[in-house]
Amino acid sequence: MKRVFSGVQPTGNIHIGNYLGALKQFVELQNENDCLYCIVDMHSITVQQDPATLRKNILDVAALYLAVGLDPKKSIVFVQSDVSGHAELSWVLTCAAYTGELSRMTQFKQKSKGRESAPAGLFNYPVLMAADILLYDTDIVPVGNDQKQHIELTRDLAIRVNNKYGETFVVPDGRFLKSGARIMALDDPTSKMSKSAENVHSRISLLDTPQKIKKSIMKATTDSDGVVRFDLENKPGISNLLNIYSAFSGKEVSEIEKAYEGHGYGDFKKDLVEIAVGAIAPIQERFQEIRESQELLEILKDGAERANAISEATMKRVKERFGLGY
Ligand code: ATP
Ligand code: LTN
Repeated sequence: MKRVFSGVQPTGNIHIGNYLGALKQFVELQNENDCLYCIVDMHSITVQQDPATLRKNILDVAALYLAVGLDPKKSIVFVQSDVSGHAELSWVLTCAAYTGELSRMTQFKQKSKGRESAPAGLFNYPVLMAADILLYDTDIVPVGNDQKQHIELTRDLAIRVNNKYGETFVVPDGRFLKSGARIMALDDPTSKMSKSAENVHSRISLLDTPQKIKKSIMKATTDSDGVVRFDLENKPGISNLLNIYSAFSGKEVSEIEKAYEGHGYGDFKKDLVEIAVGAIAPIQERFQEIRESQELLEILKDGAERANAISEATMKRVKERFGLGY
């Protein structure tokens, strides 16, 4: 059994890109691995959050994790700030990291662009992420391609500490998503669907109403040629919708193209609305049930206890290696 760890920020609006690109894989991995799935609330405060909204989002994401099929009997589902080891190990790793390598992180460069001074939390974001992963002797980290550089840094830090202080950490591998799993924004198929984009019609969130889903799909950017055909370069809008159609229906793209020969985008979009709404409805039903239940809090408490037990063993080892305490 391999140890798997991944995290999602509780910044709201979990969308079908997150679902098809990440959560669905999390569910598949839990059958053959020993998985931990974390709601990384401490990462989300690298950008200022409204406290009440953050609290709500943490429980929303936790309930969505369970609604899409994460099983607390198979996986440990927990909230990062419930386990103090993340912050502790993050400090130790901060002392092993160099400012040079952290300033080369593209996510930091993007998020701090144009500012004279950026929050130090944004700078240290990848170190906290390395701590999340190394704390649990993780073998595999399923994430999007955008996280590749952070995984490389995590590996570098693990190897550096192991060389300087003796075998301390397992060196993890990233499991990167296939490019087909990249869902693009509905209003601009050249940029990825994102939680933080201003236009709500750029994404389909898992908690959207059927009316909202319909509106977003019907408004989605296409082209003027009117043929339902996959061509990423010349027809990125329709290609993105074909990917979404295929992911939700389980049909091959070529099969879908054939079915819409001679039909316009209107028919295709109408059917896609039905398929997307149909796929999301059962998730929403389970979400409502779980979100309002006492059980959700119990699952998170139990997850935190199990995560803490692993974390404490790692921190004991780390403190010994570094000579911390007495
Ligand atoms: P933000 O807009 O705040 O950057 P995000 O939508 O990119 O957020 P994250 O919380 O950074 O979401 O990502 C959670 C997981 O979902 C990651 O593994 C990420 O790679 C994956 N993911 C995010 N957006 C997409 C997308 N459009 N298509 C496929 N996978 C995605
Ligand atoms: N940075 C990641 C979220 C994240 C994560 C992690 C993913 C924080 N800690 C540990 C995997 C493992 C993101 O933005 N997708």
